[in-house]
Amino acid sequence: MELTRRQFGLGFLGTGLALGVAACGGNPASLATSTLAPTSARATGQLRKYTLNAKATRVDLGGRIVDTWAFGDTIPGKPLRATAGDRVQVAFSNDLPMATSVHWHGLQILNAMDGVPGVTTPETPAGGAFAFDFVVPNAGTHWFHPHHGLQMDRGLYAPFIVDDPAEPGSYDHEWILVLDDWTDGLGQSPEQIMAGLQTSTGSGSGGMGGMNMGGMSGMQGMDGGDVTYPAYLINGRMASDPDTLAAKPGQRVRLRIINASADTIFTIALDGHDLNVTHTDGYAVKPTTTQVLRIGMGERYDAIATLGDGVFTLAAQPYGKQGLARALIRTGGGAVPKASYRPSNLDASPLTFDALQAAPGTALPAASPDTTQDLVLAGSMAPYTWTINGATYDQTTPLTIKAGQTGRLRIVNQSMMSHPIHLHGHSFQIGDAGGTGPRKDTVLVPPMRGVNVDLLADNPGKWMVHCHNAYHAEAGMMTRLDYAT
Ligand SMILES: [Cu+2]
Repeated sequence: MELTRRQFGLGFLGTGLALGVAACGGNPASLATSTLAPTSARATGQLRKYTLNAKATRVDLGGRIVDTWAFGDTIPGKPLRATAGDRVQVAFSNDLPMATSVHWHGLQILNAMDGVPGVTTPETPAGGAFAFDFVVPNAGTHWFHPHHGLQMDRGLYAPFIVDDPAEPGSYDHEWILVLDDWTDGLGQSPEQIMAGLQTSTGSGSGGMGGMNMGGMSGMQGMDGGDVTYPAYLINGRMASDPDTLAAKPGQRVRLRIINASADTIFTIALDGHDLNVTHTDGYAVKPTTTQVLRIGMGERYDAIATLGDGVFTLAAQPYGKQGLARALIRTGGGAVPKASYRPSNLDASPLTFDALQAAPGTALPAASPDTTQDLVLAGSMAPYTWTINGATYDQTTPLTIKAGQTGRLRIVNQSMMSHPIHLHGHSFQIGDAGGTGPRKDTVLVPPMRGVNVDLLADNPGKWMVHCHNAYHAEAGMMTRLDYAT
């Protein structure tokens, strides 16, 4: 585990070929292109070949050994890596006891490769295989996970990092930090949790790996998710045996933070350090300094920290829940803080997308929207139903757009919980296209608030638009954006 964790955490400088994952060069001139294909189909870089295996395995969370499902034998799975413009072929095999799928979260790839069974890509049956083949047009900190029931609340997640050849990257280390809420093998199974939510009368048990009392009181204005988890993890480790990342005092590190949780928003801070946020969901923002940031499920933030001398806790507090996840950053001597140690900057006012502006050159082309559509978020705990525009997914009327149009989504949250709303295959800009808001693909919409986003319809197909709370999505909080011809 030690070697794996070191490989995982340390120093992916340069092209990412040092990952120990199969990758090989290819001749861009030989890659197929089509004049009808969207931006995402044009390869300008290398061909990279990877293998990926979903399987039942046993992992050590840091003193607690659990049986779970994962990509390979680690959680998170090994990162995949490419450079924007590369063609990526992933030979995927499914050794799980049931069908699954792989969705490439944040990659604006061809619709047929998006990994949503019944909409874009066939599911891969137990024992089956699927050959993914796509071009990655957009750089950034991305990841992948199943789009299949509640499988994401097991260990099936891994980073997908896409480097930007135009970005200098002035930092000494790059560390990927994947946050997760964990129940599999410690508490109830995701399916048991869902069954409990669906049969609840609203009183709730509040037990470990069960209903979250905070979620129940969420009806009165709190906002802590629907599920209580026995453990919270950074890079697959509990706080009692954390991932430890090494550097030298004064070095600059780029943190690539991914929230792979099913039901947990995290507040994250590095003890004694500011975080200089540089990207969200892969898009550059005007660098913005904060003591602490809040990250919803499916969101990604990149931040630079300049390290002091000592041993520092990087803490992730599950929002509205009890518990703590942490990693350690060691640059020198000093005692290791206790697992329960809570950096004081966790209590500072957290940065969210509101505080960010698009970096120069990252705004969408300025345009007034050709179409404006509403996305009304609502739901209830008893019965356990979550809806978009008054309908669960099986009853939904998809949003529509035409290729080339600029579309506006008016997201209105009429519930007392935050919902991370994720759009597949595209980004959007918060506020006006061409304006000052950040580009993102997942936005954490606060309770009883509205957020307008504009998108450019440059990748035809049928695309999921959904809440990235796995239990909300499963309970119906999904719709689609379908291209009309
Ligand atoms: Cu939700």
